[in-house]
Amino acid sequence: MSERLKTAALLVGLAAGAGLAGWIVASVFYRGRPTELPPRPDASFALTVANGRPAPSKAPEGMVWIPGGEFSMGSDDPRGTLCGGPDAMNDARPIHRVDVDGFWMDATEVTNEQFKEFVDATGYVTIAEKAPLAEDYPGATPENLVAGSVVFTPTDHPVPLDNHYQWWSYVKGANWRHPLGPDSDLAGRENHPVVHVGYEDAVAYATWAGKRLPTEAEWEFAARGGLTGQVYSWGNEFKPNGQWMANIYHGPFPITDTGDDGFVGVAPVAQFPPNGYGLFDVAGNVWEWCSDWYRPETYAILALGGGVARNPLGPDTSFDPSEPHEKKRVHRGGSFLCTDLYCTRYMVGTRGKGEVSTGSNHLGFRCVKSAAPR
Ligand SMILES: [Ca+2]
Repeated sequence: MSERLKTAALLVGLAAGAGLAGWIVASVFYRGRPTELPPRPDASFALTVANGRPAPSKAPEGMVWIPGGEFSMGSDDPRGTLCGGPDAMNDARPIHRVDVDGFWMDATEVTNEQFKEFVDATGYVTIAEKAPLAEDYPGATPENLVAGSVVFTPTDHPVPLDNHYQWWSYVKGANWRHPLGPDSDLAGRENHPVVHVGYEDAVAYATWAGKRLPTEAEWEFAARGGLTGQVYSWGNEFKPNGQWMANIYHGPFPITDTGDDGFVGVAPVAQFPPNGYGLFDVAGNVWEWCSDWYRPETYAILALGGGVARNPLGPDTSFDPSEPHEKKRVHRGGSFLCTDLYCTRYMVGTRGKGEVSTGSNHLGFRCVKSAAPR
């Protein structure tokens, strides 16, 4: 990052931080009393101004109208806040102003049943169903070049939370038809979100369906549901009126998910209340692919440009300093594995990322469709 960019990012960060100090102190005081979070100051988020334009036509099946408009995108530093978790998540700052056009969005994550329709119609084979090519993995022995995917595997004892390889396993034969490995299948999981899909798999489905993947800005505008700068897609209270609002992880991570919200592991879609635009599960359940390449400084660059970013598409290239040789796209929304002990990315303004060919059993997607011009 250039010195000029560093200075700009620092100034924006300082301005946002000063106004939040009192709220953070109050939030710490309230820790452990999730329904009594104090009102949040609006120091860094300006009002969401949704377009007044009504839906241009009847909604395509399973989709809802997202009016688009201008909003503040990003997240405060969640450390020290209620259920804030351990991470600063600098890649979700500075909060910056964005404007997106209206569009249609799937009300739910794409389900196994929907994905099966696509595969039945096209014969499509996902990345996880194909054996890795020897030329892509020099040095790998033939017995390791076997089709499979990554599956969450609980540990049997507490482990330091600094190495995710402790709870992820490459399982031969795991793919969308066999989400937990070859001994599992889709019986009873028809209405679960499809998982073990790489980026090109998601794009292939979207193209077949006459849709596309959302940009990160579209995704966040939609997930905020018309609200301004709230912590969650439903508001600032984690559990309003005692009600669970998302499928996340409870209990000691990564040993035992106690399923307090009613679900251990992935849940069928639409089991929790929708957000203000009628979208289900934009927090928790499974992560969702967005079309943007991932870079941690994307927001800093947009903020440096000043003004309002119109329909941003993300950077032209990918870069993740923690894995600089991987090509990653943005993930959003968090999953059933998110917990305030480890990952709080079910918070609506936070970001995730993933290597484009890597699926897992907590990663899926939903599609959008541009409004027809009138
Ligand atoms: Ca759960």
